[in-house]
This record gives sequence, C-alpha cells and structure tokens, in this order.
Amino acid sequence: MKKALITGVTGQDGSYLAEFLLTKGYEVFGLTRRTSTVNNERIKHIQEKITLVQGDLIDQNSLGSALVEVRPDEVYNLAAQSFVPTSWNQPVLTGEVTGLGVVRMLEAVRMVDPKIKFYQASSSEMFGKVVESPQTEKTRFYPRSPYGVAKVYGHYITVNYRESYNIFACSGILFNHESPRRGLEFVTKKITNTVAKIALGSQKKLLLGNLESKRDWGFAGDYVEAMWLMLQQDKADDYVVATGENHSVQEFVELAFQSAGISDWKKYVVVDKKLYRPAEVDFLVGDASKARNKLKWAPKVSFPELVKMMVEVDLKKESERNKE
Ligand code: NAP
Ligand code: G4F
Repeated sequence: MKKALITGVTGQDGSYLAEFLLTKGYEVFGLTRRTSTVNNERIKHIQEKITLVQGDLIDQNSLGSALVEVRPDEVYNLAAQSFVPTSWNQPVLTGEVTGLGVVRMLEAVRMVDPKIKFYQASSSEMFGKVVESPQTEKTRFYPRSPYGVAKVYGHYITVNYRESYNIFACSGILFNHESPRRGLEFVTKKITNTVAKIALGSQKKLLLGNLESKRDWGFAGDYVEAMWLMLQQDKADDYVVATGENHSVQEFVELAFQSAGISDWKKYVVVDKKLYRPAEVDFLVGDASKARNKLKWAPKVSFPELVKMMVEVDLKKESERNKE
C-alpha cells in the first residue's frame, strides 16, 4: 500500500486529492495546522479513512517530523496562502508560506528521504501579464501579485531541487479550478453562493470587482488526477493543466443567474471599484498539450456544467439553511 502525505488537505484541492488517492488504494495522511476551531468541513466525510498529522509550512521541524512519522512515498504540497488579494495585505506571510514553505518541505524531503516523490502546486498566476497566448510550460513568467511572485519562487525551487539533488519533484502549473468546495472569497463561489441567496430571496445584490478579466476555469475534481499522474511517470517534469478555453467573469455571472432561473442578471450586479486589484491578471488560457500527450489527461467537466453544478449545490444548501 503506497503512502501519500498531502499538505493543505483541509483545502479545496486537498479534499478532492485525498478522496482520489483513497480510490487508488493509498494510505492517506494530511498535514494540518493548529486552529482554535476545527476546520475539517471539506474532509469530514472521509476523516475516518485518513490520518491527520500536525504541522505548519512555516515551521521547518514540524515538516521533518511529519515525514519521519509518516514515511510517505509521495508528498503533495498543496498548502498555501492562496487568495490573491490577501497577498497584498500580507505579502510577507504569503512569501513565507507560499514561497519559502516549498523549500522547507523540499528540505524535509532531502533530509528524511530524497526518494520521496514531490508534487508542487504551482499556478497560472505566475504568467500574470501574459507574454503569449495560450500559455505553455515554456512561457515566460510575469507575476502580478505577491502571491504570483511567491509561486514563481516555489516553482523554480522545485525545478532546482530536481536538478541539484535528483529528487523526483514535479511542478504542476494549474489554471483556475473550481468546485462546490471552493472558498467563499473566490469569485466563482462568491457568485454562485450569492446567486442562490438572490434566487431564494435572502440577498438583494451581488457586489463584484472587475467583470472583464478572463480565466481558464476547470473542475477541481478533474485536476487532482493530473497531480497524481505526474508522480506516476518515469521522469519528473513540469506540466500545464488547463481546459484551453477561457471565459470572462461576466460570462460566469450570466450563466450562474441563468442556472438559477433568473434572466436579468444586470438588475442584481453592482460593480464596486474597491474590489479591483492593484495589478490585475486580465487574461489566462492554458495549453495543456503536454499533459494530454504524456499523462493522457483531459478535463471531463465543461464550463457550463461546472457553473450549473456549483449553483445547484448552493441552491440546495441555501434552501436547507432557510428551513432551519
Ligand atoms: P485552499 O482551498 O485555499 O487551501 C489551502 C490549504 O493550505 C488549506 O488546507 C490551508 O489550511 C493550508 N494552509 C495555509 N497556510 C498553511 C500553513 N502555514 N501551513 C500548513 N497549511 C497551510 O487552496 P486550493 O484552491 O485547494 O489550492 C491548493 C493549492 O493549489 C494552493 O497551493 C494554491 O495556491 C494552488 N493553486 C490553486 C489553484 C485553484 O484554482 N484552486 C490554481 C493553481 C494553484 P487551513 O484550512 O488551515 O486554512
Ligand atoms: O477567483 P479569483 O479570486 O481567482 P484568481 O485571482 O484568478 O486566483 C485563483 O486562481 C489562481 C490560478 O490562476 C490560483 F493560483 C489562486 O490560488 C486562486 O485559486 O479571481 C478571479 C478574477 C480576478 O480577475 C478578479 O479581479 O475575478 C475577478 N473578480 C471580480 N470580482 C473578483 C471579484 N475576484 C474575487 N475574488 N472577488 C470579487 O468580488
């Protein structure tokens, strides 16, 4: 039985990856940090099947201890301060966790067992103000936020540990991926959650920032399979994971309202300039040909299916809440 340690197991991707690895017969361990209230909402349905180990990406010793305790075959480093706007408010924390956290985990791997396979959750935010479209593994990075800058460090230190120490370390450059488990502050979940409230009469307006920016949105459940496939190859490498399609925030809004049976979305949406970012990433679209050819990976859930899935779950949750 293979063992995997997932950092960020309480997050959106961590929860889908843990489920996926269980179906593959893995013994799954998740690294969690101490919090004053329990924060296991996304993994409570599988909590009896996985083992939680305490640790924090800011604390080097806790990472080494976790590896000594678990002795994993594979480490998936998904933990991060992952919300872009927060990275302007807390740039140093973001650098510590999202950037230096990666080298702390890699150092722990190098010290405890350099044969451990390592996956780093890199991001399309590294492309930022894109220099070409679509973006591939070879596209030059131009990050636009402290988060993007920290992810560039995480990416290159992963490549460097592969080249310096021959560690099987892969960087997955994932474009935006969403799901009903997405954090409430991200635009997709904010939209579907508010649309559900508007449809059921408990909220009147949806406040948003830039409606024109475009993203290549996929389904998180599809993307975790690509993470695993990277670590099953003969050679460690870096891969773009994306759908190859992009849509504006406004298109997401329109479809979400439609999915809830509301045709006149403009009546409800208010643009608030305070939600604009100091530097925006206007346009992202990925070319995942390498992942398609080498990993035989392809996304399964389409953009309209994703929006519909998120709205339906939020409508159900909201109507249950209203009954309480
Ligand atoms: P998420 O839902 O925000 O989850 C982040 C996870 O990191 C949570 O489990 C969080 O724990 C944990 N964490 C934060 N700080 C930590 C620390 N100091 N020590 C240990 N754990 C810590 O993010 P996600 O959407 O699942 O994304 C997973 C990874 O992929 C992140 O690295 C993100 O930057 C990257 N990524 C995401 C996307 C996307 O579209 N979702 C695209 C590209 C890359 P708590 O629950 O305790 O807060
Ligand atoms: O949903 P977002 O906050 O995601 P963003 O910034 O693209 O970052 C996400 O994807 C990255 C991959 O490219 C990950 F690495 C990162 O961890 C995270 O998961 O914003 C998407 C777009 C932006 O252009 C933003 O300006 O939506 C626009 N937007 C418009 N109104 C809004 C809002 N974003 C948020 N969060 N809230 C708004 O009200």
